[in-house]
Amino acid sequence: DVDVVCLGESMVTFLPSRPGPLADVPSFDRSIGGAESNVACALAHAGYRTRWVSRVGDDGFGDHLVRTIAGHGVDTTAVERDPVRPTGIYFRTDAERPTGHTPAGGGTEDGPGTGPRTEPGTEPGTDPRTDPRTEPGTDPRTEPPALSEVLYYRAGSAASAMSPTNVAPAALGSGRVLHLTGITAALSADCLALMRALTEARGGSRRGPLVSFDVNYRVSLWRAGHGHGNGHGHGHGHGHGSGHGDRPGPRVLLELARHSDLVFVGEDEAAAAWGMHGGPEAVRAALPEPAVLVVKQGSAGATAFVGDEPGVFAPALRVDVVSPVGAGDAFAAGFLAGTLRGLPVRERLRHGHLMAAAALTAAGDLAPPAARERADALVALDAEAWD
Ligand code: KDG
Repeated sequence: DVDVVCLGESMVTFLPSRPGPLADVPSFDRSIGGAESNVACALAHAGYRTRWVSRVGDDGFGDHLVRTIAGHGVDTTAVERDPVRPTGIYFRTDAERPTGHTPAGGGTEDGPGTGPRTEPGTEPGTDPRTDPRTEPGTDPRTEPPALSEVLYYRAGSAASAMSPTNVAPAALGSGRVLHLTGITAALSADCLALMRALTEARGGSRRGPLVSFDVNYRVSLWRAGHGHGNGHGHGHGHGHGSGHGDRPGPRVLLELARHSDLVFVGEDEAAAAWGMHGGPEAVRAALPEPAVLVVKQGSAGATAFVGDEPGVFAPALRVDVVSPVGAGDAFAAGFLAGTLRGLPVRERLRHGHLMAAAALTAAGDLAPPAARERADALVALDAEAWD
């Protein structure tokens, strides 16, 4: 009954009311965040019927999340309220330049609220939530290391208790696409079990929704282990990138990707989480199972592989980046929109880049995308306009 169902945790987000490190910021503005609900909202803005499936606490933050996401036109009727566990929240600062550093593009140190800085286009896959100091998500070719702080308060949250038994299968199975991300797998053993059930159920019959999976490797969540490692062994404690003890590591993201129909992964994420170096072709060679694999290459663009065909590359748009947060979600939404319409793969990529450009040039996670006809006209521009 809907086009796309998105499953995942959303959180109330607190952004500094003025620039500075978390240690010094005295007050915060409330916003919302959540990779999967971002995708649902972007698609709803573009005219698609979407549903967000999740759990929130029986508290004011839960009310705010559900109201705000519903206000974007997303069906929230399947969102459950947990009578005991709270709604997850997090605090973050926007990426700032280390003092004294002059970024490419000539800006000086910028913080949130000081206006856009000009730099080469930023990644569809970039997200400061991956902790840019040490982690994937920042393109070393164009970006000096940005400093962004992220503090999650989501261990034991209502959404971290999602499990194969408390998420209604009817709500999940009724769309043409089920969109998932690797964030959910990091939240708890129950969430990982749910992710496995949803991706593994897909095989065989080919009935049911197309399973879309954005790897969204959040290093700090995997490092913290969150609800993992408290007696729920998953047998993934060995090998590259594995977790500690009986905790699963990002290698499980590869297993989930292998069982999905459409996979989004940053080239940097594939390297950091799975040790896959050597560019999009190397990632495809190591991950041949998904019918469609999209490898995001930062500000350069993205390459999509369909079946056995050679990869199709489409360059990203060069924009003045205000905030990279949410750009990866917008990219996925654009690509999914093109997929729902059966567009050729290059056009799907371009719709992804267009939506990402809208998100990159807005301060929050979400930005209204171009209306469909306008987007189509932009996507139809010749190759030169896109290169
Ligand atoms: O992609 C943007 C999201 O990362 C953000 O809104 C919060 O879902 C989030 C997370 O877990 O980092």
